[in-house]
Amino acid sequence: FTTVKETGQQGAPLYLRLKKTIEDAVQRGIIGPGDALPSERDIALKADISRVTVRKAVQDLVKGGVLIQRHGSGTFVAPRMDRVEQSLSRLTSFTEDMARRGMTVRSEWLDRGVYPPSPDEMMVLGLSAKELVARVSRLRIADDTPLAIERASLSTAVLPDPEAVTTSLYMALEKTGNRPSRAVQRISAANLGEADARLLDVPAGSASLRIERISYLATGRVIEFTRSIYRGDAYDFVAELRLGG
Ligand code: 16G
Repeated sequence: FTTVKETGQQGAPLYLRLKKTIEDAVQRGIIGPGDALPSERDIALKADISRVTVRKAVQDLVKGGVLIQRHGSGTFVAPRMDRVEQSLSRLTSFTEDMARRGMTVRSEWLDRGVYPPSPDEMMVLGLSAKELVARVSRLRIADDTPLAIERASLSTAVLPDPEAVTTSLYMALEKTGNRPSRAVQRISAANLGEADARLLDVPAGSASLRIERISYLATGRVIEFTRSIYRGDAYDFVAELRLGG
């Protein structure tokens, strides 16, 4: 911090110079995720600037997600979590999405079997009470980080044997000519309960995105009804919008 005043950004406001110094230290790994930042007072003394200036730089970095503040215990470098940016305009599978990013995908099975359908499943998939539904529920993990819990339901006419899904559901559907070509997706916010939080390896009550996907074949036939829970700290869903009336 002693060099903040001497950095090559002459003319830039002091708080911006301090901000840059801290950002550089994080980027270069001089201070790493979880490390505590010295107190405002210490930084102000070392850098020979006012505490107000230090506070402004720190607040900016907290807003930007570089630092986190825990009441009573201080300021820390935020844990590194590269967020996944997911397009909302393409119908892709989890396996494809992660492979494109060079990430290694793995799933833990939560359920894979054939059941009498629930009222929701009957309505969405157009099943009668006499028919059966195939359920494929997984914890989806990329590069060893659990990202989502996915519970897919399909008619057994489409997926008679859920055990046939070994890695990718969409690949299994593609083999039988049933890969969906269109989907409607609904996203809503929810806080995680104990059990789901444990699976996703985050504290109970953390933010999550609940996603419901109903996908269709080109013929209009419903193929998939999937309810997923995505970690709120890991995903950005991005859509391109065009001027419309
Ligand atoms: C995506 C879909 C999910 C689909 C899965 C297939 C969302 C919210 N969900 O994760 O509905 O079942 O991909 O992935 O995008 P897979 O082919 O890798 O099993």
